[in-house]
Amino acid sequence: MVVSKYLQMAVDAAKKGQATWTNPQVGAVIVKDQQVLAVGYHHQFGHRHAEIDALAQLADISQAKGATMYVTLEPCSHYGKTPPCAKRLTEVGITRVVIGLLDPNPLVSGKGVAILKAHGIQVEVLGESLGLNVAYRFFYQHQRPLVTLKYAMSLDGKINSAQKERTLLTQPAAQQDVQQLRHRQQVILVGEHTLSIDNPRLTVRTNPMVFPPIRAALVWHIDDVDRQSYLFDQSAPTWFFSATASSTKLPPNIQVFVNPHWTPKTMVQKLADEGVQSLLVEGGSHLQADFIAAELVDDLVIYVAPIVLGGTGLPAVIGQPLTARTGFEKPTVSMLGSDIRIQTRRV
Ligand code: AOF
Ligand code: ZN
Repeated sequence: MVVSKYLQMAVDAAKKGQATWTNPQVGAVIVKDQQVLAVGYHHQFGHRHAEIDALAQLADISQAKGATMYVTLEPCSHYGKTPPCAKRLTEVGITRVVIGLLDPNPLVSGKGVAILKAHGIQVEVLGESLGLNVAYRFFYQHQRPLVTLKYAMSLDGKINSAQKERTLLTQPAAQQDVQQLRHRQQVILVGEHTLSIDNPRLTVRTNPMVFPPIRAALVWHIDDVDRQSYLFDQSAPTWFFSATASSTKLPPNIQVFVNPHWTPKTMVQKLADEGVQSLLVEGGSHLQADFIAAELVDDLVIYVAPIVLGGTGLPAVIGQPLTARTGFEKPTVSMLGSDIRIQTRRV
């Protein structure tokens, strides 16, 4: 599809938005007489919307009269953290709005366009996501977070050289890629074994984030988790899925969700209730298998290190036989230094 150069500018601007979740990345460009008057975007969760940011870049608000706005997502119609953008566009005299995609958020969907049209504004909707807001769109389509499963393994499919032993398999380029992957996630989940054996930090260390991903762990009893684990430091919000409640008061960055029988399905439902749009499941092998068996893995990201471990280490995704074979399609394969990266989506 050929996207107008102005909408493409809006897309490029939208991508500058960091930590917008759970709100979308949105960009807006104001054009009059084929001249770009302003470019705006949604900078960060809770900040002003892209349309208002673009209007704020105008030398004078009267310039908006008779102008066209190119915006990647339908202007909003509701009073949320900010007043409705659609209404503002009508007030400042914008006469035409070109929209990439209708907002999948039911709070807005179609209502923004209706406001614009009711005020005689000419509206064009392309129906194109423009590659933006993958998890945001998935969340509103499926009412649950997009789940990505990630693991690193050897050429013989193992995730460690011996059970109960942390094994570093990949090289720095792949480790860097994992940081990028984490950067895009709202929640990162591990199981109890991984927590006790690897003591992972589950943080994004490449660049500081205003809203770092929430770290999460599935444990039996929160009281049995070693308080010296990195997950008990204060570096990010941390959620535990535990069968029992904590008997002691925990720091404010830690929340415990209690259910005697957590399953992938109930955990994902709980995350959906909390408004979580993306989940990265990291390990270990049993947790991976449980998510695959529950057919709750949408994307797989696998790093293959060019070594054969042999021995008695665990293979990736070990557990009960699957009742239905879960297929993945259209894998993309790339090299990261000497490691292989495979990404594939559930059929
Ligand atoms: C944004 N940025 O540029 C646009 C959004 O809670 P609020 O008031 O910030 O509203 C969030 C909703 O507004 C969001 O889910 C989406 O439906 C709509 N549009 N949101 O954060 C923007 N245009
Ligand atoms: Zn808005």
